[in-house]
Amino acid sequence: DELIAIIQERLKGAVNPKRYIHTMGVVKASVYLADKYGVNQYDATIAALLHDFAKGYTRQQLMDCVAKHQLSVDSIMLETHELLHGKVAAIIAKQEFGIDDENILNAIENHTTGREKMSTLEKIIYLSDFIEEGRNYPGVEELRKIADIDLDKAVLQALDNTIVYVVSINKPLHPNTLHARNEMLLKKQ
Ligand code: DGI
Ligand code: FE
Ligand code: FE
Ligand code: FE
Repeated sequence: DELIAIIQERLKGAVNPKRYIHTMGVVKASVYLADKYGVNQYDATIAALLHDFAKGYTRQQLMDCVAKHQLSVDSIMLETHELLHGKVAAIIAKQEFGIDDENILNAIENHTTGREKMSTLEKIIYLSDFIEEGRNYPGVEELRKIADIDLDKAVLQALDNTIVYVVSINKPLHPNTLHARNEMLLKKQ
């Protein structure tokens, strides 16, 4: 598809080679999960390709984008610039590539923290970021196995891992991560 080729080409110029390889890993994982869980593979590809488009932006570039597009950001996002690249990538998806599917834009925007009431596509992008073939950390194999069987269970595990990690490095936890976890946990019972 033409749009996919255009985005892929632009992505090469926007991120470093490592991030590009990671992104292609997320595309592969998300297409696989989309097929498994009945989501449009094209939507998964577009969201995956664009999720980290703004990852190489400096804090200043991210803040300029926030100001220019009057994005709503809370104090934790302002303080933790890691939490801004999804929001900015969603704006780029819309403005530069004409993506207007809210589900795709939400998947891009919320890929770092997750949130309550995630769609299946949002869960797939969130999870693919953790389990793509280039990821290598203790527990990743187990998480890949769970992802194959139970999407919600895998997302909950990924949320748990993130919370433990963020607490361990003494950073503020974004409430969306917490709310997503609580919702998944309560639904399970
Ligand atoms: O962009 P990636 O590296 O592929 O992955 P990502 O967008 O999922 O995560 C980027 C970083 O954000 C990762 O090191 C974990 C961190 N993070 C996720 N949730 C929170 C968080 N950091 C803080 N401070 N608070 C959070 O709630
Ligand atoms: Fe990211
Ligand atoms: Fe992630
Ligand atoms: Fe990523």
